[in-house]
Amino acid sequence: MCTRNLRPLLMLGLLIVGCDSAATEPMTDGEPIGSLNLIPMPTMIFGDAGHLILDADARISVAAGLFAVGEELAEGLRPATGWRWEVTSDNPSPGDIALVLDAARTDLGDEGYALIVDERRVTVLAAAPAGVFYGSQTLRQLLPAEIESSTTVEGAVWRIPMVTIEDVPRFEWRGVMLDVARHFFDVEEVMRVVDLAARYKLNRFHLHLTDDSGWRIEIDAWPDLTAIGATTDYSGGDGGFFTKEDFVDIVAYAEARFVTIVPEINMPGHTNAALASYAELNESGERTELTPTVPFGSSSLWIDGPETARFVEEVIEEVTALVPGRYFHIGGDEALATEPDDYAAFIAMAQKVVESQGKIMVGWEEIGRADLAPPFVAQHWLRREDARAARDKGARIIASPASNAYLDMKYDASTPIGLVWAGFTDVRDAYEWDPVPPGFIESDVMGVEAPLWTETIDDMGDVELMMFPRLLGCAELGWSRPEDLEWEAYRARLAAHGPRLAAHGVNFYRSPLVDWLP
Ligand code: TNX
Repeated sequence: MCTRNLRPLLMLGLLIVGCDSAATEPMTDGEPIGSLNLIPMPTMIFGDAGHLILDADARISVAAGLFAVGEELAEGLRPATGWRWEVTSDNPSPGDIALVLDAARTDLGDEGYALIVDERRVTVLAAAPAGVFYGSQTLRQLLPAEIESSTTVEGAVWRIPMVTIEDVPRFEWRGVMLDVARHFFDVEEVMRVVDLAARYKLNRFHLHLTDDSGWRIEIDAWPDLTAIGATTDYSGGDGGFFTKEDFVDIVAYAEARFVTIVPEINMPGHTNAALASYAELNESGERTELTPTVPFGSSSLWIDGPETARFVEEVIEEVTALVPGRYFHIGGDEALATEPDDYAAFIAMAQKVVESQGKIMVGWEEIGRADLAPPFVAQHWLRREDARAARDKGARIIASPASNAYLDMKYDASTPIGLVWAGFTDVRDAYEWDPVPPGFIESDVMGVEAPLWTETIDDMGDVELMMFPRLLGCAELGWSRPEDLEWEAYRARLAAHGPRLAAHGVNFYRSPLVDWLP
């Protein structure tokens, strides 16, 4: 049972909601509140009995600056309820949902919120719009699972338990990565992943845009990167790429869900698609052959080549110009064909370019071998020594340990796709790990991220099978307090998300470790 007795928390927020226009009273019931089954688990929940029952007149009353958040919530509630869900700047009437900003609630930070459901109304209150958005996601999970249906559910009772929740995330970086280089996924597919991730309060979407098998983002100054480098994929398919307009659409869609797009251009290794596109990037002076795969670790930009620095600058300038977020990912992993000194010099040069564009460089943990000064961010995936070296140079760490966080590992021997080099990763392994690795302290860690590499993944059915439900575990690790991370309790909550994911049409893996609700 996840309710706690936290009566004293009630709520300045209610005072500023404004007076009710005298309308009919909302309906309530006095039934005991069962387990709320929220993922991620909120910081504090207080509630005892009774539900507020919504009706077809319910509106979403929004404070200034919250219209878009209100409309997003309304769009999520309209299909299943079949109701109008007017978004209004009027004061809330009984039975409405009120979205409220209170800048004085600095205790909630930029992303925290309070959610109060009483016999009058639902109130979501935060200091900033992101918090209201996260409170709205919690609210969706408090409604019956059928709320996720894309068609009207006849005869449903849309009731919400009368609870008070206060909730603040543990980490600022709660990410998911999709490798669109090995297999390309189009704008709509990427948006679906963003949407699903945002429901679980993830706030970073890392796009692995380039690798040996393909270059997936248009660069005006170097058009052959896509004219040539985007024309195949890891399976020898046709490939594909995002135009700049596509990318801007993705960024806008993500921003509306408080998700920051983190673009990765992987250098100096994992670059065969670029080396096949431009002769001058190769030490040999000749283009390589564009092939679906190359031998592991075999590609490297020509570090001292006369055009290489210009290439790096122009690519980083064009890509960073597409993202409002503060981060640019340089890759930097497995550069086995690059001399160690060249590697270190290259990454240090890249950091200067990234900084000249006003961004902070992120890289896989190997960048800890270069001579870098903060601010920079190292993504830990395999070798703690590299991540520690980065930390010792002032990096903050994103935890993506392959044996727990990699969504491309098979769940078990029966998983039809996926890799096994980091071991099987069942739903429990994907949940039961410490975001603060041995030798690190909490403040070293910026957050967590679950990467989906796509060597064995080629359509959205595969993506969803590997992401869900494991991504929910990572989402909880990124958000919830360490003392609330407990497998048996999580397993029970996760069981209730099966019907939600199913109603939303997600092809999730029905792990035998979970007693899925029908
Ligand atoms: C390692 S993780 C890689 C990727 C592969 C992945 C497959 C990392 C930084 N590099 O290039 O796709 O393993 O699991």
